Amino acid sequence: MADLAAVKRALTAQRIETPSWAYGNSGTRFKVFAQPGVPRNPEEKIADAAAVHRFTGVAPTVALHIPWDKVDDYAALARYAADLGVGIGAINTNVFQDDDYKLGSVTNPDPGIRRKATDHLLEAIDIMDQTGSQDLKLWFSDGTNYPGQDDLRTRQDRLAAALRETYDRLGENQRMLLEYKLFEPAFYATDVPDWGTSYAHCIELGNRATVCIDTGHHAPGTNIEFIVAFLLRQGRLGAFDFNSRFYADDDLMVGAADPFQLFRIMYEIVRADALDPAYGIAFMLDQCHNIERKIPAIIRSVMNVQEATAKALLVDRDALTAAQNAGDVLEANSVFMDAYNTDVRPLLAEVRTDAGLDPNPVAAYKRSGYDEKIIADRVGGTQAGWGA
Ligand code: LRH
Ligand code: MN
Ligand code: MN
Repeated sequence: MADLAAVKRALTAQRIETPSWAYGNSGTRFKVFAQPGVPRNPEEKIADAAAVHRFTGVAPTVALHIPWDKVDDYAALARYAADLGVGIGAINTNVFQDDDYKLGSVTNPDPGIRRKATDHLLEAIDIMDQTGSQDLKLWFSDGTNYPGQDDLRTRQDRLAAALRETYDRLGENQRMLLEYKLFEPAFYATDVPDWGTSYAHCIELGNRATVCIDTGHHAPGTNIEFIVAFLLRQGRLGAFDFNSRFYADDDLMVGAADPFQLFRIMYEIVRADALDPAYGIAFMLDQCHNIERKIPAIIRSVMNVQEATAKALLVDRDALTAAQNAGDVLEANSVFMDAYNTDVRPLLAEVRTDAGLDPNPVAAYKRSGYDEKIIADRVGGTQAGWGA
């Protein structure tokens, strides 16, 4: 039996980071459905993140995306966040939304464009110095659409050179998170398409380079928990971008499409004792809420991660190990499924009540009047950057 007091302690200590861009308008390539009350600037995105933290108690940091969250004074922005009870988390770079990057950013055949892209990565570290952020998150849209379009291997050399320069600029307490993505916007070959490519570059760079797993960035049917287990064993799992998908990079609420997969991922985290924030994994959301109200959707997403985590913590590890070692396939699977099939909502309600929170964060948010207030106060909200 899992120790219930220890399970509750682990759930209380859990931390989930929300993304600034999830609070802004977003859409698909076909249409952005603007919502009333969305933030007009980075400060208002941070205010919404602070609201999510007030109701959940486990989301005390917000990731920024530059230049979507460009401000003149980042130290002041960090102070503003602290006054609202949250901190600035990972700094995400953007080398994918400029005409110059049509043929790639750091892997572009043009050295001038490579310079411009690398300078943006370095500038992001300057911002981290001002906000106190520890994580530099890199995702490259770089790739090619046609066989022969560019030399696959030379592009790896260019990527390695830019990563090296960036890594060497990191401070002692700063890390690099290198995210991979199977395809899109490049359709023939992506320069960082999978965890193996990301991992190999991280190994080349040094200990403070780690892999970021975006759960929506794999081929259908990929066993993501295997990747989690492997990278944890190697000490190279730095972060998650959580979301869920049915087909591609859908960016839907984590745990919505496949809560069982999220449970399997969180079990590997628990299995490696890697849940505690001190271990250093950044559990971030990377989502867009195109048709639903954003703040309650983000609260719901945080709760989905908590539910998967609670179930993972409830796995009877002794019974599981015994069944595994005995080669008892059915018993091992049933121990695992027993935990997954447990209704953990009462347990999480208790954890929240113990922490002085409302046991039902979505209902508490709806009652709070925050939604009505932002709709009245904010006119002409901005878009996150997607689906423009
Ligand atoms: C790319 C991605 C990456 C970006 C974010 C907005 O698909 O997952 O993390 O920075 O979306
Ligand atoms: Mn992502
Ligand atoms: Mn993505």
